[in-house]
Amino acid sequence: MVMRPPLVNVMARAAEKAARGLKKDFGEVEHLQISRKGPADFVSTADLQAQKILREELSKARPDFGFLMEEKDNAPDTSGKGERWIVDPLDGTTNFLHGLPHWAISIAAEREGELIAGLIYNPISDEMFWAEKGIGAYCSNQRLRVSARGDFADCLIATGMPFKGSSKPVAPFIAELQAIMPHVAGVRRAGSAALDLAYVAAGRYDGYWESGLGPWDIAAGILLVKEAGGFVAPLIAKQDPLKSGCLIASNTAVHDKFVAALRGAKVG
Ligand code: 2AM
Ligand code: CA
Repeated sequence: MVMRPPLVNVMARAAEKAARGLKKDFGEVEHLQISRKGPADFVSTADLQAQKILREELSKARPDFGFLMEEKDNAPDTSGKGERWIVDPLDGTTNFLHGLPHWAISIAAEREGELIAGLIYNPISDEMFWAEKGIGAYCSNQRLRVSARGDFADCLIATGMPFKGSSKPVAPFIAELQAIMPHVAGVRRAGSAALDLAYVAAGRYDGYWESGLGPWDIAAGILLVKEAGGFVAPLIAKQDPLKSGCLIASNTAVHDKFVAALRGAKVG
């Protein structure tokens, strides 16, 4: 049985504590107070309460770490610290607010610009995906490996499509979809970038691409995919996927073909 490393234990305990409140709120979702961050970008009291718990628990365990968090709160900005947590307290908010049990807490640890640990926890399925640099990726105690499918025609590919008010333009996404959809077994849009990446690491999806994401959506997932033996590339060559928020993740077997198809997609 694998021993969870200390940093992962810190993330797991914080996530489990935050999850208790989220699960309760999910059971009473119709009573939640919801406000809009943008035209279709919702934030609820559930997100904010979960973020508060995560900040408290993670700071208790590692007082020197800074924070880069999805939701704006009143805490001082510590996002420039060399060691920091990158946190999405609730990835898949739209699913959550519609009673769909597909959402997760995502926490990554970064040291001097390098991702060193990541954890994605779906409290409803009770699946805890985690990875530490050099140690591998796991779901609970089970080692994760990306899939071995090498034939594009057999591949199940995940993506995130634009929504009302989102920063991603529609036309390039349609061009990308046209470049992929006719050649693969299926394309899925499940609504949580963190879980999409965790599922690539677990070999459930063979690949995933999306644009316009924040670092909190993808930091933990990027490490999971890499530690599960997969590849992560920027949608536009030479960019940093974490900083640009536009990425392609997949198993090794279809990676080159997948990247070439997406980068070659032309609008019009
Ligand atoms: P969020 O739930 O933390 O906001 C999927 O495309 C990604 O986009 C998700 O990780 C989700 O993160 C974000 N997103 C924000 N608003 C969305 C919306 N209205 N529909 C789908 N995804 C949304
Ligand atoms: Ca998110």
